[in-house]
Amino acid sequence: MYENDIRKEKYILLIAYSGEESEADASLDELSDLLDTADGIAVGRMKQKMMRQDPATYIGSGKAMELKISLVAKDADGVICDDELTPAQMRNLSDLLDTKVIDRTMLILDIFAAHAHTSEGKLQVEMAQLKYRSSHLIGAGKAMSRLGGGIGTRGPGETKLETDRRVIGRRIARLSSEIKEMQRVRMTTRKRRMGNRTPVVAIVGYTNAGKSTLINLLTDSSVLSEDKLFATLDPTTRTCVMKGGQEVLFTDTVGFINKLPHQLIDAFRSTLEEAKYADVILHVADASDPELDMHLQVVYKTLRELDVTGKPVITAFNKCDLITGEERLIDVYADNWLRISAKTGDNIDALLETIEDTLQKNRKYVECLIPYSDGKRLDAFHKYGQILAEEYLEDGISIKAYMPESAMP
Ligand SMILES: Nc1nc2c(ncn2[C@@H]2O[C@H](COP(=O)(O)OP(=O)(O)OP(=O)(O)O)[C@@H](O)[C@H]2O)c(=O)[nH]1
Ligand SMILES: [Mg+2]
Repeated sequence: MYENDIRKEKYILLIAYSGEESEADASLDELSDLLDTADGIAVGRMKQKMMRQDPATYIGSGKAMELKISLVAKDADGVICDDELTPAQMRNLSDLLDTKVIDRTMLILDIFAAHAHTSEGKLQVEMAQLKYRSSHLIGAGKAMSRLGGGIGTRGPGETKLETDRRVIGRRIARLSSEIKEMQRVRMTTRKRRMGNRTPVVAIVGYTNAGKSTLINLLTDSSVLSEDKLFATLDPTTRTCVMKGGQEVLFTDTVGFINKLPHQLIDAFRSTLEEAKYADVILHVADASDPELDMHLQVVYKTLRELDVTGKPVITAFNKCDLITGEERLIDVYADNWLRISAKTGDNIDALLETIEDTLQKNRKYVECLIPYSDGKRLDAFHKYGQILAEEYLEDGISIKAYMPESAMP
């Protein structure tokens, strides 16, 4: 992804935590994966247990001095903190250590910038990055200039992010009007699709759970799937014909992550609206991940933040080829759940049946008499419904059918 960088940047990972040490370790493991995705390397870790983060230096000044020695010993380029820092924490820590200080938000934004491919995705990410920058330039300006180049400073298409506050302000204004226009166009496409009334299943889940692998399997397509975090940023929609002959649209969406920067939630709120308008939410979870429970919590929390509520949810516990089969896999928030493997195809038929059943449940049984003059209404039944009986009588056509509620003529 970053072919121009010959030498990988080296970082020490840092966390101030108050809960269990194992949770802190898991969070650092994830931070290390994020860094790997951004093409950097973790050369060390430092954990500090404290009731609350130090408002001045995040980990406390004593620990920071210890860290300074480590930085030299490991020949590191900087540190990455597991939480989003305040401008003051960023400035103080960077002054104390005299090095580049990055936080989790900047790292995630950097990855998003490298992975955004569509023009809207690129604009959204640049906007999120600039908003973060402008909120940190006052108070942490010197720390921001110490960043130099590389991780934390790369915008979409490897452009270097702007550092001048006034220029940033103007650019944000331009980006918002461009984004608004794109959203208007997308709204029209969605309306057309909704008018079309093909049921939509939105695939959501934690990053790297296997969402893209699953959509590829179900719809015989080739969405990029990689053992990297945030391989998918831009939503992709593909058609799948179900056993009963019904066409269903599947949409692959951006993955969620713990401590997802709020700037990104805002940025992707509109892209994730695909989920908001879906008929069914297909939640893919990596059943082999030791942090499965945390991932489930994060997914539901994020869905709530995105106002995706009140939809039927099916949870697919994926990667079952990697587990023994004796685990208790339950998702109390879902209407249905089952084990699958998107890699081996295990239980995929059962998953499709569950999806069909769930869509079916959202249908209504209708009996009616349509006058011969109302050809439009009859067409709607043929197009969207499942006709059980159709009888041509003297004063019209008698129909018995299942119809999706949204398509009721
Ligand atoms: N063993 C195993 N690996 C799987 C399975 N499903 C997906 N994977 C692997 O998991 C990794 C992530 O898969 P993706 O489909 O890219 O995951 P994603 O949820 O789309 O991830 P992002 O787009 O990055 O959020 C890839 O290396 C896949 O090959 C599975 O059922 N079993
Ligand atoms: Mg993906």
